[in-house]
Amino acid sequence: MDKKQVAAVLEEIAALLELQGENPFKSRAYLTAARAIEAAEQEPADLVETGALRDLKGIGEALAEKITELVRTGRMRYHEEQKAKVPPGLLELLRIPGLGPKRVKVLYERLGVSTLAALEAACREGKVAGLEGFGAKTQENILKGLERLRSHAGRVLLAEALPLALELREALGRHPAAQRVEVAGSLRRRLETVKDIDLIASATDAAALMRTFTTHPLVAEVLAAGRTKASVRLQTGTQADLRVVADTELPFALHHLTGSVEHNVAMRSRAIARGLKMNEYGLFEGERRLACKDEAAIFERLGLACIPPELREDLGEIEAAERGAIPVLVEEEDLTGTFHCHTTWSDGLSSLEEMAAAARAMGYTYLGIADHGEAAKYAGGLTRQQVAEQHAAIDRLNATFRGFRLLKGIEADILADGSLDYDDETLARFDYVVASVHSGFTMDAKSMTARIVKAVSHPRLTVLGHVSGRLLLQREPYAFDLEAVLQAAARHGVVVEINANPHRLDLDWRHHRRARELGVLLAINPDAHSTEGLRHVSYGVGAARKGWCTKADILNARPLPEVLAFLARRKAA
Ligand code: DGT
Ligand code: CA
Ligand code: ZN
Repeated sequence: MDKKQVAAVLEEIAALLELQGENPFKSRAYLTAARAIEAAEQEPADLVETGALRDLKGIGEALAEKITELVRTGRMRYHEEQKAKVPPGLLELLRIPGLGPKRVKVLYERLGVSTLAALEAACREGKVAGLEGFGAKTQENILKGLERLRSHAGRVLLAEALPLALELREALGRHPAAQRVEVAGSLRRRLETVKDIDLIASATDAAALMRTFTTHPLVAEVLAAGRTKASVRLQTGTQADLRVVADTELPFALHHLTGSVEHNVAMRSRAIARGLKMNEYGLFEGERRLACKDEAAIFERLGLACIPPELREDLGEIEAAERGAIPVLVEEEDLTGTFHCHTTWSDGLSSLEEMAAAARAMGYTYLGIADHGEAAKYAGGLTRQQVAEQHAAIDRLNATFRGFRLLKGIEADILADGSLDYDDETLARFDYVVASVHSGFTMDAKSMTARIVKAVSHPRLTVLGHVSGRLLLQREPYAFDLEAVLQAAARHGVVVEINANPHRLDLDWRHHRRARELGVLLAINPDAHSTEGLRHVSYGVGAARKGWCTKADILNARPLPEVLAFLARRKAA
């Protein structure tokens, strides 16, 4: 069992306990354990065998025994006992935003609702609005949630599909018959969520590659397998398709399968305007296929500079390529450090030392620590006393480093009235201040906009964190006027974060251009809660590239002295 599978079982137990109205601390313990397993350096089997399981934060003796049983036998009696006590459909209901275990319990006990279909019917009949603690507004939100659940159906996070795609690519690429193997589709364009995995390959023996694909250990079920095309369902439920073509056709097939559809359509019209024909098999002049060794050659044939896959959304990239104005997009190697990381001082799982070591291993010259502010009690927010202690700890560590330093930041809470959760004097002690909304998501758009604009106008604020509050496939952004917030950020010289956590990717890439136009500087922040979380910056870089960002647009792509100068100027303002 891998980490994800173990964590999923623990999370399910937490939900089952809550549904039964058990003590919340009991279910919280399972959630904490799930996060600890996910963040652990070792695989679950190694954790069990070496006994390291018991050393993980939040895993006591009893829990360790249950997890050991699960990892060794693939099942846990306790899990099955809890499952047997709850109607199976109730877990499904929890996927609707706004429906926690307490409400699901009420729906079941009062209306006998235990499936999504029954819930929809009960809402349509107006029965849900009448329940105590629900009301017409909640009923309407549940219907919206059901609708969204349907429209998301089958999509998964980029971060869930990409590692699987790369593993398949790697396995196919190792086969001696393989020539070129590429990941295509929305994954290659680094879209934040994807429907499926599209793979394209050229090979001297297509059948051999097909066999490697359909018999791969990640595959649960073969949906279709022809001579040059196969579809499978992976263990995770995601579908993966492989197409094998001749090597001369590969660039055309790769371009076609990368898309987007809109980009492809625009490229085809361009070919037609030049007396050519373009499709997934080639670029044709009459009957003759024009030879193109790679995608760059295809673009060149059409009078275009090569367009990076992330830009292929028909949002002006073809016009830019015609003018030779495709920007040099930011790359992960450009990042010199990052600003939004949590540690064991608040709700993180890795210590200051561990985070610093991981950042140095990534080649960073600084790492900004931004644990939670005092108001975030649920996340171990730092009291003023703890802030002073953490700063002393950072000073001690910094004295031991050469060519690297930890920066003293904080992720302050933006309170309901737009103020921050420390007094000005405390805020002035940090090298910089990130501030984010973590509560009161349901206020009306006008109040929410005023709240964030007020925070952005705070002279001590440096970076606005996860601007919209969205959780991909789970929670919509809160209602607010993004344009007004971006304008305020520009006016006050506040940096806007591209939160790189794969569940967030917030600021959305679709708004990066507007932010730049207004003169807003961006920063790519992992919002890491462990050393592994630091790796999420790669998804932030993907988003920034989709947003046409260059190195110059990203604060943490500047050398440390410039970053420090920026922070110092900001503090003096
Ligand atoms: P997804 O899977 O919904 O996350 O997004 P894509 O872009 O990966 O879409 P998918 O998997 O349906 O198709 C892969 C690519 O194949 C797509 O980006 C462009 C190309 N393609 C699919 N259908 C069409 C079409 O009707 N016309 C053209 N020109 N290209 C298409
Ligand atoms: Ca796709
Ligand atoms: Zn946050």
